[in-house]
Amino acid sequence: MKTYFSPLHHKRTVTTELDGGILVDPYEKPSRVETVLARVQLQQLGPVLEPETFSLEPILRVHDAGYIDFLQSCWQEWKAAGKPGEAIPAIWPARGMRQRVPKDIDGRLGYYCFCAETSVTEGTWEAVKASADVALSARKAVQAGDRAAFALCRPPGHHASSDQLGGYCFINNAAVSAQAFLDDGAKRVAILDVDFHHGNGTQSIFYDRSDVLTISLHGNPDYAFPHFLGFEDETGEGEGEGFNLNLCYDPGTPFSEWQQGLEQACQRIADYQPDALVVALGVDTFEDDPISFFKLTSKDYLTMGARIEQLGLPTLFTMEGGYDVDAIGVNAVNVLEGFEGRQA
Ligand code: SP5
Ligand code: ZN
Repeated sequence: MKTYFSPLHHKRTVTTELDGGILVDPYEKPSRVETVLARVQLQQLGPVLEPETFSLEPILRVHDAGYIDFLQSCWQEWKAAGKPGEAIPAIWPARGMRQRVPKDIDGRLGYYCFCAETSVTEGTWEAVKASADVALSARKAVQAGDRAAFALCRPPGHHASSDQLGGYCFINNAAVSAQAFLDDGAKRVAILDVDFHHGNGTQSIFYDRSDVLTISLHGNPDYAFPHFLGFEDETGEGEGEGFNLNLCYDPGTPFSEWQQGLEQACQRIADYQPDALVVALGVDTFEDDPISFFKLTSKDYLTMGARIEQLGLPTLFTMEGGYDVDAIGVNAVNVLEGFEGRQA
């Protein structure tokens, strides 16, 4: 299968992440996708292609225009205000407060962001836009008839909602791609999110819609980021009732247990009969991931890919999380190789 990749991801050169009360070297670092790219090439998965540059139109189909303006100007506003470091919010429109966009950069940053670990920096927008272009280019290859394509996105996307960044995510690449499938004629699209974390942004974007089925397998939010969404009683609302499925697992969950959730997810997807599938492919479910608590092993990713292939659907994979940089290449590409028939 084709892999789409942009060297512009290097434009996101973030140096701070708020973790444990100090600023640490960010987990979401450039070497992550370089490692995956090297593995794609070593295993000869297929051609590696640069994305085409899309307009903002497909992005604005799922994201708020004020938010996208903000992403483009945030760093300049932050510098113009004389701030010494990277842009990190320190106030949010919390319970009981007004949900309106203030004028000052501190207020705007809090309005358009849901957590404090994801610093905004010079070059972030360029990398974010290139990441969306990677997803849209791979999506287009699938639309044009490729059985599957791999969007090697950085930064990731599944935590980004219509108008909030967070969890290392800015534009929701999976959601933008799903909407693009619909806009190109698909009647129904399924999004299967196998990242360790709940795909809160994706869920929220499609929560009241039945034309996109959203399914996420993830760490129980009682114990795992993003903590305030992703519980199993969230099943959709209005038109979307019954079109969101959350499967939560506790610390220490091995593949044998996680796999039962994958089976349930795949059966739901088969019943839904979508025209295309988007897999939000995070491999932070790995046993040695530094910020997660599942116990998947490298060979389990081959099995995962093989099961996803059995759905028989045109499939777009978008790269999401995975922070054990030494293993992320093998694990992510194992899903793709499993999809292509390599045995576990
Ligand atoms: C795309 C994606 O996987 N985003 C994940 C964002 C999670 N960020 C917050 C994680 C906080 C966990 N802190 C664990 C500290 C371990 N030393
Ligand atoms: Zn994750």
